[in-house]
Amino acid sequence: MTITITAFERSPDRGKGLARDMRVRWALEEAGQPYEVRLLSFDAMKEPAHRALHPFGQIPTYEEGDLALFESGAIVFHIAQRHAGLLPEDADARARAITWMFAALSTVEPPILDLQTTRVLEADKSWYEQRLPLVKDRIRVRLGELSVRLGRADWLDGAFSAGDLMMVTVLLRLKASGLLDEYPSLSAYVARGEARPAYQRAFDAQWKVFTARSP
Ligand code: GTB
Repeated sequence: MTITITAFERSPDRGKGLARDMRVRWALEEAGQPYEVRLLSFDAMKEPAHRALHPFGQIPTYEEGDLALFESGAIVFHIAQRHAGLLPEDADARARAITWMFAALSTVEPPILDLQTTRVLEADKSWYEQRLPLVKDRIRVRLGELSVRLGRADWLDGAFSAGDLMMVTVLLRLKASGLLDEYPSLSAYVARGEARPAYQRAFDAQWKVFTARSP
């Protein structure tokens, strides 16, 4: 059955691979599953046809036969459950890898999103300069804790898993801020993720979309 995902027709990240279709593309590449992409404008995302797939009018979505999913975490989890390569066979190791997926999305990503919201939506506020360092420090707390746990390991819990895929995509959004550079072991961890052939195929695919639509 054909897998179809949705992505931005014109990603605001200008092809940097930071939008959330990237994690789905990467998971599909790791799992060796071909997929098609339906590109959407911001307007099309809010149309009833897309809202039938995604109640919040966002990307990414995932369709396969009668199954339609939204939320990148749920989509990556679904791909990882259905196909080999993203979750360990051993039940306990699998549960730990899934735990890292949740940790990436619900513990590490929120302060990182907060930084982006602060920069994009609050830069004109009188309290912006006071708030910014507080937001950055909350990220540093998580990065410090994560780097302690990672230690000298390549991946968070044994072999590369969907937990690492999710964590790397979350951390990638910090690259431009310079915060990741303060934690060399995490920078190296992210670089290991980016070096994976499946990541590169996924990145190239979304980059092609951006370049095809840029003058
Ligand atoms: N929790 C959902 C998930 O994980 O799937 C969040 C989905 C989401 O936020 N999707 C965004 C979207 O559709 C795209 S990725 N936004 C349009 C809208 O809400 O109207 C968010 C994103 C956008 C831009 C950058 N960037 O430029 O770096 C990075 C991430």
